[in-house]
This record gives sequence, C-alpha cells and structure tokens, in this order.
Amino acid sequence: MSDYPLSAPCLWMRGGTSKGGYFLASDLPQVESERDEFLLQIMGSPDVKQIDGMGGANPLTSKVAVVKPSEREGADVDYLFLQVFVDQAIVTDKQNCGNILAGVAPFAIEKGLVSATGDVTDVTVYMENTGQYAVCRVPTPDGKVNYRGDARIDGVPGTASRIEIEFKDTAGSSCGALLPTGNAVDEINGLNVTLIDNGMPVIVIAADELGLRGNESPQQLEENKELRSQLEALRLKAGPMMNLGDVSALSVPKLSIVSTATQGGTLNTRTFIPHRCHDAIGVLGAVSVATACLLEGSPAERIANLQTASTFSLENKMTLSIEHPTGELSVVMQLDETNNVKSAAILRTARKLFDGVVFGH
Ligand code: NQM
Repeated sequence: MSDYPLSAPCLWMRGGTSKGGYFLASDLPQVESERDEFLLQIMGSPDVKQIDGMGGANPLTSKVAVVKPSEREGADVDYLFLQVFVDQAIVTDKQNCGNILAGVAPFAIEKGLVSATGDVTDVTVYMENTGQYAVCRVPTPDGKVNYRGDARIDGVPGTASRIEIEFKDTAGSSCGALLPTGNAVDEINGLNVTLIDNGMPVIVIAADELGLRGNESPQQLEENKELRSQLEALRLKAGPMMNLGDVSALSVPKLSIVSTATQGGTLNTRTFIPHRCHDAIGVLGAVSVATACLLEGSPAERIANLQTASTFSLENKMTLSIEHPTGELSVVMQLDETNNVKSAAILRTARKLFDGVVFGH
C-alpha cells in the first residue's frame, strides 16, 4: 500500500447484537485486496485475541459495513457487509448481516448521505452482498439520529431507540432459491436437515438428531469437539448442495440446532456461525429459521409451537418468536395468498460508540 500508515475515518457502532466499523466506501482503498489487508490490520486479524486491533476476538465484533450513496432506483444507500475472520486472514463478502444493517441507516444520516425527514426517517438500503432491499426506520427528531429510547432487544443490556427493519424478497439471497435442493428435508450423513435461504443460508437440524437437549449453553456446545466435527462435516457436504460450492473458507451456511421452546416462544435455537456458537441468533438467520417453521415436514415444523405465533389475519402477518441463548428474536412475517413469506420485519437498536480515524500498521 502506498501511504503508511494507512488510515481511514470510521464510526464504530453497535448494530443489534453485533459491533463493528462503519466506513464510507470512498474512504477505503479502492483495490479490493488492499482494502481487505487494511481491514485485517485494523481488526488485528489473524489473532484469536485481536490484540493489535479493534476487533473483539469474536466474529460478532469483527464486522465491517461499507456504505455509499445508491444509484439504484428506489434505494438511498448501498451497503456492503464484510466479515473479517478473527483467527484467519480472511475477509469475506459471501454473507450478509442484518444486525450490522441496523447501524447503516443511522450512519448514512450521520454522514449526510441521507437527510432526516421528520420524527422518523425511512432509509431504503440496497444490500450488495445479496442484491436485496431493506427499509430501515430511524427515529430522527430535530433532524438528528436519536439513539436513546425504551426499546429492548435480547442480548444487549439496557434500552435504546427502536429501529424497525423490513426485508423484502429475501428468498434465495445467496443460494438462488429458498430451498436450494427443492426439498423441505434432505438427508446428509444420516441426519435429517432443512437447507434453507431466506436471507441467510442455514442448515436447520433438530437437537434430538444430534443427541442434544437443545438448551446447552454456547460454551458447552463449543467445548463438544465431537459435535463440532460432526457439524463441520455436515456443513462441507451441504455447501455444494446449497449452490455455495466449497464452503471451507466461508462463513456460510450457518447451522441452527432447534428444539422445543422453553420460554413461551415458537422454538428454541443454538446457532453455529459457523465455528463459534452465537450468544443469540443472527437477524437473517432467524428469518430463515422462522421460515423453516412453516415448511411442512421440516425438522423445525415438527418442533415449532405455531400456536404461539400470533396471526393478524387482515394483513396475513404472523409473529414467530425464535428463542436463543440470551432471550428471543421476534420475526414478523407477511405471507402471500399461497402462504409463502413475502416480507419479514424485525426490531433492532443501534448505538454510535466512537467517531474517529482508524490506523493500519
Ligand atoms: O443473520 C451473525 C449477527 C450475525 C449475522 C452471523 C446476522 C444475520 O448476529 O442477519 O445478523 O450469523 O454471522 O450479526
């Protein structure tokens, strides 16, 4: 790289239950390999502790949003999500992230890419990773983003202002079809799984198939070496079946282990993303799991308690509560006439943590 040390203006933000660096595309190196090298340096990767960088030693805190004004009809900004691996020198754009998305609209307003239009500003975001759109509603009283409020999301202490996000047409975001194999259930290595992509490629598998209860802690599951190699073998076989090719160096597909809900929700989950077990669940991951609950014959449908899914029949909407290790994530799904999912909405919060300049080395 030409300049030494390379630096870039950056906002560090919490988006939902994740955290990372938010950049204007024009502030980053334009050559992809140089951009990725810079991002590895600022995060401190590869290193399990990320001691020489901003990353928090977990995939959930080693994330980047690259934002620019959109030239697309109907979109305000384009958002590219980049996952910076913690312990490997990999930066991948092969997945999207609905949590980091929660900070994109506030960032766009902060940086003047979008003007606040009243008490609430709707920002339409084109998600470059998957070629789809999301509408984010941000509280903007007095023409500024208001981060304070009384909305609570599980996995984040305290409260903040509500950011409502609606996803449009997320089916087949990365795999080309909601069910890339055409089946609600496939058998891989003797296990019944659903291979699904409604915004995030996910392998859904029942806990009892793996000899688990499903309410084990993420730490217990991560310490179970046999389970982890069983899950990785499953993932490597599922990748090509899901049109993702060789997934050994990719962060998709995720694996959601599902079991009966214990907190009054629709079903319980433990999600590998894919090598660490999530403390909660990804946003689009939850949308994919919620969709699997509606597929006849799928492991999720067998286990889901759909009685708990409130329905608003006028607009054909259903709320499915996806339980996870630190609470639940509610997905409001709107169905079409044939009961296919038309759009999905979720509630997130976000917070600006730091505004400054980050340095490579
Ligand atoms: O599924 C973690 C997260 C995510 C992704 C992951 C996400 C999503 O919690 O939309 O939000 O699955 O890697 O940030």
